[in-house]
Amino acid sequence: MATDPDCLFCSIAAGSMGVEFVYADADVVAFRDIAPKAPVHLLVIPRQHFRDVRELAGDPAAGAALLAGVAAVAEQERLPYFTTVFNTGAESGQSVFHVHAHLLSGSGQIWAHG
Ligand code: DGP
Repeated sequence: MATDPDCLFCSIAAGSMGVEFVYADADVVAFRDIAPKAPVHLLVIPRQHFRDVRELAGDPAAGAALLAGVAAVAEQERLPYFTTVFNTGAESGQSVFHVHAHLLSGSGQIWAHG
């Protein structure tokens, strides 16, 4: 499994940062965002290092595992609804270059288009 010794989220996934996991399985871990933007704001990340969703798309099994992890976290936390965000690229606001799903809930509709 590819990991990056210089990546913060690889270190978190490895358990070496002391961050409490809300959820963990063989492929993903989930933990609370340090700067929550909603009453529930979790980050779901693969244990393996992928820079962003573009890179993750090159490994469909890993992509499916990450989405399954999002669903598993939502079920475990009994979230009746949630919004999932993947910032991709610094201009979008991505600040950690290890792909992560923001899982937000608890304050109604968070994003709408149109
Ligand atoms: P993004 O901007 O999409 O790359 O989101 C990165 C998120 O990661 C941001 O909302 C803050 C969070 N974050 C950064 N460093 C840490 C950390 O050390 N611990 C935790 N729990 N969250 C972090």
